[in-house]
Amino acid sequence: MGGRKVARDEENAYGFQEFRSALQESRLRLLLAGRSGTRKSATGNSILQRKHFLSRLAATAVTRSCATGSCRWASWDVEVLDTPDLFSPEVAQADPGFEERGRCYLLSAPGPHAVLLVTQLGRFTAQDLRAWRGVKAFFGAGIAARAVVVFTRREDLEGGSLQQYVRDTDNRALRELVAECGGRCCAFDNRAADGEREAQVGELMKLVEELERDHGGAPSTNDLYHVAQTLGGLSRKERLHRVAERLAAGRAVAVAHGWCKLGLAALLGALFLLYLLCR
Ligand SMILES: Nc1nc2c(ncn2[C@@H]2O[C@H](COP(=O)(O)OP(=O)(O)OP(=O)(O)O)[C@@H](O)[C@H]2O)c(=O)[nH]1
Ligand SMILES: [Mg+2]
Repeated sequence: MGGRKVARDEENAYGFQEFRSALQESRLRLLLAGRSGTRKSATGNSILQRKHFLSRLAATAVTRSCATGSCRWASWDVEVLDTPDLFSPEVAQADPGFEERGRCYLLSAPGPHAVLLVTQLGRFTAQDLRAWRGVKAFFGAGIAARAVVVFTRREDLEGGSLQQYVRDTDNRALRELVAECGGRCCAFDNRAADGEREAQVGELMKLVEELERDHGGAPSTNDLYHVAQTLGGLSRKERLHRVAERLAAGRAVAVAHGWCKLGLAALLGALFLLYLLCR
């Protein structure tokens, strides 16, 4: 009994409790995002260093639902969340009840430490850009401060420098994206030999560790993540229902806001026309 008390006092005096909670926080949540077919799942498998997510060449989307996998990297517990193309505007039709996007929230709560925006080298298209805008609409514009642009098909660089590729590309939208993400980018050849792939994961993890340090270890969170955290006592189904409901309500407000802006613009236009006619 006495021994146990001394041990507890020691714990407090030396801050062991804080140390323990810091250890509990040695977790990094990485969320893979991007349009369909950019090789998100293969990139997730490279990070996990095993074939965990279904990844194959297909004319239609392969990943249909969010899924997580975990591994150790240095002293970190790394959690990877693979997603279907959840963020493009077209998704609204495929996920009308917001269930899949709700699952994404619940699986990444209390928020990701980094969002990996996956795009194929040499193929940054309008669709990639729409997916990126969707990510910002979903998590908030501040997510750019947590984003890393991950290029797949690194082998197409043929040994050249990624930084130089980004600097020299005539794709202005891509240059702007990388700049918006603080210049954080790296490249993966998911078909490379084990050692080479590990080195690529190392490059990514260095960027993620820097992000984690820059944000004092805190994940990127928002109001909905806070709500998700208060639902701990509910069943999984009920939690999903509540989060999906919130997402739907947020969307309705955004649509109403859009219509208001459109209505105001039309009214101003009509008034201006009237002014011109009456002059
Ligand atoms: N050459 C090459 N092929 C790759 C690379 N990464 C993945 N692939 C191949 O690309 C194909 C599609 O990869 P996925 O990981 O399923 O792509 P995804 O983005 O998850 O696709 P969806 O789930 O449909 O959105 C697979 O056949 C992979 O083997 C890479 O770096 N280089
Ligand atoms: Mg996939």
